[in-house]
Amino acid sequence: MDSLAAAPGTGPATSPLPVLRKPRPAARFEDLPTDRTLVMGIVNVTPDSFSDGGQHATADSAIAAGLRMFYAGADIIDVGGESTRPGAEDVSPEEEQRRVVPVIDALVKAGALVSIDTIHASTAAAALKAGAAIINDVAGLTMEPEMAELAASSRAPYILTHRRGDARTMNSLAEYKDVAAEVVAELAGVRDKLYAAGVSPEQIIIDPGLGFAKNDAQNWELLQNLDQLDSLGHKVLVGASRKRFLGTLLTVAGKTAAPQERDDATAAITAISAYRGAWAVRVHDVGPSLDAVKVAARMAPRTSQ
Ligand code: PMM
Repeated sequence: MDSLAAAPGTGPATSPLPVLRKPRPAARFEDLPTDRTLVMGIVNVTPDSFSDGGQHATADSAIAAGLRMFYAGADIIDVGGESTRPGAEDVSPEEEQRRVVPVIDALVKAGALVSIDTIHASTAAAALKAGAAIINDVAGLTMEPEMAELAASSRAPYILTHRRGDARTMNSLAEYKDVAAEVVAELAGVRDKLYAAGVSPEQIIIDPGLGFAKNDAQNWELLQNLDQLDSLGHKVLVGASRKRFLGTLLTVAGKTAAPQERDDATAAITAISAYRGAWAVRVHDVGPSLDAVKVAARMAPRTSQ
């Protein structure tokens, strides 16, 4: 146990976390496994995320949560400092960076591969400086086009998430005739802007953006048509964890399941996404999803991606 690298600044000696004695070498994107779907664990350093309700509002608790996921086997830890739930208040990039940078720094020193979940290019840049390896642009370039230049200059893998509007407007923009075809077409349009900025195809990971300007039925339709996203020729990330459409599915006696009651259904979606060849899933509860990807890899072995 004593070699378990933890983070500096994780609190007083009474902290339940191990003390960092020796930083681990930085994890590298290139070293991620390619024979199975990857599991990305979520750490929201926010007071108001829908899914983990401000559980990790301080750096210490966020670092502890990230380390637990890392030690449990998560391949990537996704750190975010602004809630993306519909109706959420904006957070300034300065406040966002104050929240996420110490957490990223600690997780990277412990040897984790970290992605930064943000819509702000300045926060993505600060995160990369702190050792994050992946940019997770939840606004899919719609908020800050500078993200494209940052992705091009840093060469960091870039998650292009489909979204319409912002946290305030997205619910009213969920109008599609054919949701899968339109999401693919809109992602292709943004992808072309990334190419024009100098981002290479291998850097791009696409994400259907479940819940971002999609209603429950549209989320299911996207999941049923994941193969259409494959047609763009990039890695695909699926982020269904604890989202509202799962709560609706699991309604009992008129009561929607609470976010924490949606983890089993999330693991089921992981199994299906992995079986269909998704590159990664983004989840709050990493253990069941790690098992699910093992099951899928056994059922449908792959040699490389
Ligand atoms: N969902 C949320 C936040 N970030 N990033 C990606 N790439 N894909 C998603 O689906 C996604 C995301 C919202 O969920 P949370 O509040 O539980 O983090």
